[in-house]
Amino acid sequence: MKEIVLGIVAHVDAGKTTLSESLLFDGGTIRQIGRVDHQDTYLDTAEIERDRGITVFSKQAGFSYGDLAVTLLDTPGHVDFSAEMERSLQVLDYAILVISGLDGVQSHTRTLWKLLREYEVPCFLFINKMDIARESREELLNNLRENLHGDFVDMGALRLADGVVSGDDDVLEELAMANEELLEAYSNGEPLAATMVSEAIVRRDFFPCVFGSALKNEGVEELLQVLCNYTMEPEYGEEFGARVFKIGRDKNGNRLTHVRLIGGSLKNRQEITYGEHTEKVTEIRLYNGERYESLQEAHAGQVCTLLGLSDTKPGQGLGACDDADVPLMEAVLNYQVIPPEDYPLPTLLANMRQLEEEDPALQVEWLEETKEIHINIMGPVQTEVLQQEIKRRFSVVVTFGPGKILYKETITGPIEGVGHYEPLRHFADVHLLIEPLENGAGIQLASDCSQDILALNWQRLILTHLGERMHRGTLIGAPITDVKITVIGGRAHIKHTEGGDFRQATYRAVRQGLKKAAAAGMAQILEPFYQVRLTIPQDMIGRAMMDLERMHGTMEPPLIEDGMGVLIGRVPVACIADYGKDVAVYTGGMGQLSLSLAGYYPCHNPEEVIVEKDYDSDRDIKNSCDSVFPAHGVASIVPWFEVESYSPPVLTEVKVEEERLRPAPSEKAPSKGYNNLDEELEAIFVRTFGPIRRRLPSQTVIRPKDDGAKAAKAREEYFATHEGAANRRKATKKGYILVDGYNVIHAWKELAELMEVDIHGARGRLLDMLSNFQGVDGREMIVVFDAYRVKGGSGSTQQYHNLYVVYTKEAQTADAYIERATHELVKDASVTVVTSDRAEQIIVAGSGALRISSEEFERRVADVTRQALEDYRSENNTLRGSTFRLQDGE
Ligand SMILES: Nc1nc2c(ncn2[C@@H]2O[C@H](COP(=O)(O)OP(=O)(O)OP(=O)(O)O)[C@@H](O)[C@H]2O)c(=O)[nH]1
Ligand SMILES: [Mg+2]
Repeated sequence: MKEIVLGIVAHVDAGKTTLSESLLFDGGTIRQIGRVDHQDTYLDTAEIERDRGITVFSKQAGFSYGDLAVTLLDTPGHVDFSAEMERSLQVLDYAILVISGLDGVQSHTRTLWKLLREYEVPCFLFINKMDIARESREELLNNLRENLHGDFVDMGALRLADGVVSGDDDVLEELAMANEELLEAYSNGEPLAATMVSEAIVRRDFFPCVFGSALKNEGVEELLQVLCNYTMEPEYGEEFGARVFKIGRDKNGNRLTHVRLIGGSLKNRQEITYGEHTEKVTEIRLYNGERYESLQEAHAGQVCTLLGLSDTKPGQGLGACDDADVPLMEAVLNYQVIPPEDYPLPTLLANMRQLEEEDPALQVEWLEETKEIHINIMGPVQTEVLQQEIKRRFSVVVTFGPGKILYKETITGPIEGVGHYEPLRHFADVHLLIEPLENGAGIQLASDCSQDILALNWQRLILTHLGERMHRGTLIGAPITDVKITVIGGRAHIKHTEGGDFRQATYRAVRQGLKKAAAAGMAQILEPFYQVRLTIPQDMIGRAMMDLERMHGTMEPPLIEDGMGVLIGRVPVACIADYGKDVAVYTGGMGQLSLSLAGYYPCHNPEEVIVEKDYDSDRDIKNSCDSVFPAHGVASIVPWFEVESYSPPVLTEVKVEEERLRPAPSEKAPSKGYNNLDEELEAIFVRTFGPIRRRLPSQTVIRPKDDGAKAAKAREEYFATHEGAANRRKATKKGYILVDGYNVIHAWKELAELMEVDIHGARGRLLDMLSNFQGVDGREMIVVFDAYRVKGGSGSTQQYHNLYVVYTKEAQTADAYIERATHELVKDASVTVVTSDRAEQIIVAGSGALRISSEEFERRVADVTRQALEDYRSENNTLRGSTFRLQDGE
């Protein structure tokens, strides 16, 4: 017996399930042919499938014919279930691509054709519904050749006898054109051997076609005969290997891992090691429709279902089998899943995670801030099916929020990205060239760097880090795509480089490059498009074209076929929402809209999207564009637009002029520290201290020359205008500012970023900034840091220049300390508490203290510091002293 795994793929309603039914009947697996419309097929068994008359889940059945044993996988054809279909492709020896003889090549057929090519699956074509087709075989074949570009051969015109192919001369000649071997034999008048033909099929040199009607069981025997004649059993290795292609659950909730063995064999109760698990297979099932038999042993080539594995994933390789590449079909919409009012969110999240195991494309996401659960999906029909499925499995009726488009980003010109990571005793430096690729190309990685500059192992590590995760663009924080990233330079340190350092430097280099590209106007938002095929009565072409244009579509010139107009084009998913219904209405049911995902292309309304997303790459500290360099013994953040003055670019030809990169002065981010100094001030600074290392911790403290009457007056004015009446009344009283140290650090972007890499550095930087501020402000300042998790910590109060710094003792939080201190101090002083912690704000307000959020405080610190500098300039004073001293009695 020759064993093969055969998948059936096609656009929706082409007749895949009906063809499966006929094949199973002819192969003796079933005694009666069921019908999709009668809800009694062997494979469309799920309730949802019977209700809707469409296939939603891929399913398996077995049959044999002659000496051929076939494992058949029926797949869904609806665009919204493309991910499920694609998972099957990775385990097929052959596919049957079903074409509806009535509708010809549809949009989705082209997508499938592309996928089959990518997965290198050899294909047979079954041109179905010939009982109701309007076109002849010849016309249909030409339609295939025009639309799918391949060698298609009508097998009905050929015969096989004694291992040799004979038949219609024209068709034989077509067959001979498939490859050189066949052509040579044919030209020499030699017979065309079946083995040569089989090999040509496996190599996808040509595609055998069979015509028929699945519903009437016509042409199905012929198809089976062709499969018998021209398929080959693959060769398998000795060692056990299996590819996981699907995860599911049976009616009793058992977790099912569907695999195909690609080598060796697997016994029941055998242990399998994968990822970090070693688990025993508790049962091996061979499914046939809804039924299954339990096997004691599975052998290479078989598609079977394993129980007992708890953490397998589609695409995973077990034993001697590599993991598959990431799937090509991606979700394009994001929806919030909303449970009924009193339904617990954690339960819903757990349920959704279970569904995600089965369909990783869902990418279930928990948004902590808004307490929302979001999922990615392919299209609106999928939400309806999910809703039903969630109800069936978890007995809860969920609803969905409005669908949001999933965007991507790319760049339009080459750019160099530089990332450096060097906190104390760490070191990594990375230079990347990021170049645009054509739409749909995805991300390509390469290395073009001499080993003299950077050792091969480090280069490989950078490539690993580039490939290990999704990188975000800087326009809206969407995943980047269609770029080639090449390692062009870098440095490691003999002693200090550790594995994780290159990860940091690599991520930062990508982001720095993208940020630069955005600043130079070379970043672009992409959105998903549907490939559209619209068939309408000829006299409605004008209207249809206007519709597509209004929807920002692009199309080819219209075609006329049998009095019907055909428009083929591409339209943003965002724009075409319910157009199918419109078409049905304005054509009186004559029109047909066929959609298929075409991929990502430039967005039709980027400005709107940017406003709506309101993404600020400077605040996205998990994806920092900045680098880390040392200064004065601590790690310091150097902003992206200055990284290159520390680690000069490798390529000069892709350099963007510097002015274009500097953030415009009017840009949204409020001034921070010394970053937004104007040029004159900067010049003064440079004369006094030498070049400024921006945002680096500076021991420099600016303080009015004379903190006498004038400063006191200025202070009074400042707080009179800034802190409202309550404070004005107390302005003459002694004043205290209590600062929740870590809360402020987390709220200030610069510090939060620093905190990620160097907690001491972040604290030191904060204290320096506050010290400057206090010098102008004059109120006593107490900065409180939690140390309550420090075991045995007894707490301490230290003085840092003009500040009091409190480290709380074990089991005492900063909140608790501030609360108590406020309570004490407020009796005879004005107290201002700086925190963004809501609960804390309410408590201190209750005790009569003022409160400022950490964000607001950041603005004040920046304002005051800048004001102080300007005062200096106006008085034409040189700055003196590089260390601040407490004014009196230090
Ligand atoms: N006239 C005619 N109708 C057919 C033929 N094959 C299938 N159909 C009908 O076409 C419709 C769709 O058939 P299915 O077998 O469910 O199509 P499918 O490709 O499995 O559809 P999905 O799984 O939803 O993608 C049903 O109403 C079938 O009865 C055929 O050869 N001739
Ligand atoms: Mg089906």
